[in-house]
Amino acid sequence: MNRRIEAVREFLKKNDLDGLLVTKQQNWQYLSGFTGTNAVLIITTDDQYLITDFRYLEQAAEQAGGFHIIKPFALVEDAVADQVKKLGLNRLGFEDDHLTYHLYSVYKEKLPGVALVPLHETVEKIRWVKDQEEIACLKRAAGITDEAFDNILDFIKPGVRESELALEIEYFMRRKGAQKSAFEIIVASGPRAALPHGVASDKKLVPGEFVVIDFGAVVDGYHADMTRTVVLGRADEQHRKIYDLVLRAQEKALEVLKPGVRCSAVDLAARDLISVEGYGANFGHGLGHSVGLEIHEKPAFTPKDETVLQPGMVLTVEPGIYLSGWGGVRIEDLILVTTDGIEILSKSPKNLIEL
Ligand SMILES: [Mn+2]
Repeated sequence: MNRRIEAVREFLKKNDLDGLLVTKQQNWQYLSGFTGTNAVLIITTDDQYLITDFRYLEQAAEQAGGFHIIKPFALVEDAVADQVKKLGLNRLGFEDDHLTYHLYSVYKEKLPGVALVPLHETVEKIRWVKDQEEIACLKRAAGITDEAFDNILDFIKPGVRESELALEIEYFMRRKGAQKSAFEIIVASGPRAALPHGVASDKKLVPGEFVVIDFGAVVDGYHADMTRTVVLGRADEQHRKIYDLVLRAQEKALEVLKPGVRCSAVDLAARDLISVEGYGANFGHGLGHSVGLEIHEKPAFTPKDETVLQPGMVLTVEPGIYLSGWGGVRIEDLILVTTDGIEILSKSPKNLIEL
């Protein structure tokens, strides 16, 4: 049986549970391979079931090898409850931040005598360390993202709207085989570059401005995430000063980053450097986050995350400095923690590009 489901079973045994009800989309995709929009998994200590609706029966049978596919007579929740009864499960874990209160109440009523045990981020934690198959998807996503950056440089010209650049990036990535854009593309120029999440607007580019571009491709459900900041026209002294500081902070974090190190220590490495130069207050977000089937996963590079890094984790490293009214710089790479260090999955150049 597959390693991912084995990890769930180990958890069930350790916690004296008879089964796990999986209702979060990324988690059921991770465990079963099923990519439809409606499913519930029941993972027991020795078998696994996928309940979906009529629309997806054929797809589920194709994608979810090793699962019994259960066709509901009417409602999915009725079929789930029937199956739980049939299997005689007494202690059933559920995903406490994904099962709605309504559905919880429905199950509570339909399954008298069954202990419904709230579990927090159980499958998510198994997903922290990516396997080879996942890493291959992430590398393909990062590769398309790099190609899209190289392509967009020719389009960055005075008078072009941020939204046009975002559209070209998305069109290019999808032509190259991306399923979709990982999130609403950020193209933030001039004073808008001071907005850490300035999604592309109809603002036109003006010479002498920074342009922050933050985007990523999705391949087989896996997200890439990269940011580059370029200057339209000639960089002045202030542009260079801020850009160099952000780049040095990013490089500092990459130096520190390896298995066995705490997430907070990586954040601190970059944050200290920026603070010493007097811009600590202008770097108001975490240094990075894990990425996978979701764009923002845990663990994360924040001052408070004490998670110890392990080989197979994939995270972003993205320091930024934002000066209200003037602009900002962020430089972000996607990295893989390896057995002895890191592999940087983003390959786009990081020198200050003037266009
Ligand atoms: Mn990011």
